[in-house]
Amino acid sequence: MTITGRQMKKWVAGGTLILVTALTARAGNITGTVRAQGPENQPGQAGGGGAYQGRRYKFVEKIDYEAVTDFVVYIDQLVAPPAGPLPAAVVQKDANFEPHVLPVVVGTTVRWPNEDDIFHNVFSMTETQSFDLGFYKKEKVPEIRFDRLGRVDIFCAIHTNMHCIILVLPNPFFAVADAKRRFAIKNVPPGTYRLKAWHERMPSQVRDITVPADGDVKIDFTLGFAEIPKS
Ligand SMILES: [Cu+2]
Repeated sequence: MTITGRQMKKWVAGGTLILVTALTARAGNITGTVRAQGPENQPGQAGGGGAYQGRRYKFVEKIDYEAVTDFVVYIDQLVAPPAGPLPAAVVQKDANFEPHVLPVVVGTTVRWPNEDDIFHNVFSMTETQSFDLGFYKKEKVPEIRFDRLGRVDIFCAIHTNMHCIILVLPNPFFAVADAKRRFAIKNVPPGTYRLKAWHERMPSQVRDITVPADGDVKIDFTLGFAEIPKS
């Protein structure tokens, strides 16, 4: 193969362009932790006491706020995405939805494969998006596109514990905290943003943060109940 001068020029120009883009596309990371704190002055907190010892309430489960998971931390405003929506899926396995919480950028299509040998169903009554995929096993993998921002609660009409949440977000700069409550949102364009920490059954928290052109900004959240107005 002979390489013409013209081709060579084109390649060099292309290479230069990539190099320049790599140098100018600066980005930082947002890292930190997010944890939950139970309500203050919870009635019956000290030792549980009284009625909890009785037969009727012995098996009532209390929330262990130290063990709470499925926190999502995200930039709560429009930010130009670096790429289009990525493919996403919620799997039905052992009569559960996996994952329980799935954040996606608006416009994402989510697949719903059933990996069990029993029938499942997928439906939602959420105002922004309601649907019913009927009953199915492995014969098909339905898809749903999420085009409206917000939280979509999804259930299976057959099984008690099958509930999951699709959190439809305005940009791809989000992260689910890991088992140690740590999160990392990577390659964020430098700037000042509204960063939100979210949990399905606790009040969200918003902070302003400034992402540097290079390096990390660190932030720790503790979600609690202090902000809930007392009626
Ligand atoms: Cu089911």
